[in-house]
Amino acid sequence: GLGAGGEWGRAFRHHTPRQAYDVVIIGGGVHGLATAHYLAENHGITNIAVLEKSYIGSGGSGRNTAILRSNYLTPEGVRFYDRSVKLYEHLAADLNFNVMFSQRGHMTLAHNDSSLRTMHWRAEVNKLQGVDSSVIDPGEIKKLVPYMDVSASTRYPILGALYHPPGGIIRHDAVVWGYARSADAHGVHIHQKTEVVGIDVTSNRVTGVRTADGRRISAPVVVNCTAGWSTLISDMVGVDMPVQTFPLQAAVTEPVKPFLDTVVVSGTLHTYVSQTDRGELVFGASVDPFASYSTRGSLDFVEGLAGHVLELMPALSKMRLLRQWAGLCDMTPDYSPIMGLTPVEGFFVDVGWGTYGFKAGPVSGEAMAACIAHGKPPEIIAAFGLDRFEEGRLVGEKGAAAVGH
Ligand code: PYC
Repeated sequence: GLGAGGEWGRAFRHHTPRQAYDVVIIGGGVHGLATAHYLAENHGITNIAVLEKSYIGSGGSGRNTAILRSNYLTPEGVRFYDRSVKLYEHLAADLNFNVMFSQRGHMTLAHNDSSLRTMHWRAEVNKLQGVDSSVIDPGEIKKLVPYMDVSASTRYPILGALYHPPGGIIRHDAVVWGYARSADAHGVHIHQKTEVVGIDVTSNRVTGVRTADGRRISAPVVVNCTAGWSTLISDMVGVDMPVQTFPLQAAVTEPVKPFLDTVVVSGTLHTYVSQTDRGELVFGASVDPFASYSTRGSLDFVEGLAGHVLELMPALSKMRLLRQWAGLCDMTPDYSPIMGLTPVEGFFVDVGWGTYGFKAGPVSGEAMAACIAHGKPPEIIAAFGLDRFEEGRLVGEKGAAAVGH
């Protein structure tokens, strides 16, 4: 907060890296910082380094569209993301930092019979897990979003929607800063501009990491909390990940008066839109159709996006786009994450976050911290282990993960 002289204090301190830590976390996004926070807060483990090759929140945590929800398809997915929404609900108080969570409701449109059937399915699974979701008709959609064209004369008429009142949006940077500030206050060292270039393993046990500036840092526990580079980091210890990396693009308009209270998603039209507290519309789409590490926007994306958004809300035709960007998404075969232990002792993973990682930050941090502290995955992430791919226990979330997969 503001100091006596009106200057802003540092949210976290700079440290010279120690030669040894109890836990080294690779990746200074919401997952890595939340893991550090909960290790300290819930388990009293504070001799931790978070190593970030750029600046904190520079990856997926700063490039997402800040949507929170728990209206998934599988019971495992619904329980997991619901715990995250619950943690987000009191995160501002827990971190003493305003994260601006606005539970304004989340709506996923159905434009054909098969997606309407999936929405009914999701609503029933959600209700059984105690999560508020139901299918609403075009009249109810129009009441919630007056600008939406729910007429029968559109190319893909809207037949109904899955409506999920607890969903909403949050200030994603604030979540990163809040966790960083709290982790720092517990004594965690956050090292920005510190790239890991190697992980040392002796007799199938992790012993430490090497950094691009020539340091060797010893640690019995190393946690891979990266996105985009998750396979490269896991390759350093010889653990293969069934992950392919694709860019996901997003864009934001100039600010206008508030008119859109709900988050709107259309899988058929490959788009989602919400309005921030500043009045900007934030749009996203499905992942680019080819694997790449590019975080630049493309004209093809904005062209497709504009066409699809105008099919939903023709009145937006005069709005101007301000910026566009991309984030990197590590897609797994079943559209669920990979979390927990690996065949290399002391090497833990929290990866494979596809297009849905930001919303899972708090629950992932909480669960990974418990996993590290007790040496075994807690029940809430038991289904997401790497061994599920060998054992054929996939957690198929394709129908609810995001749009257009
Ligand atoms: O999973 O809600 C989601 C989402 C929104 C944008 C990308 N993924």
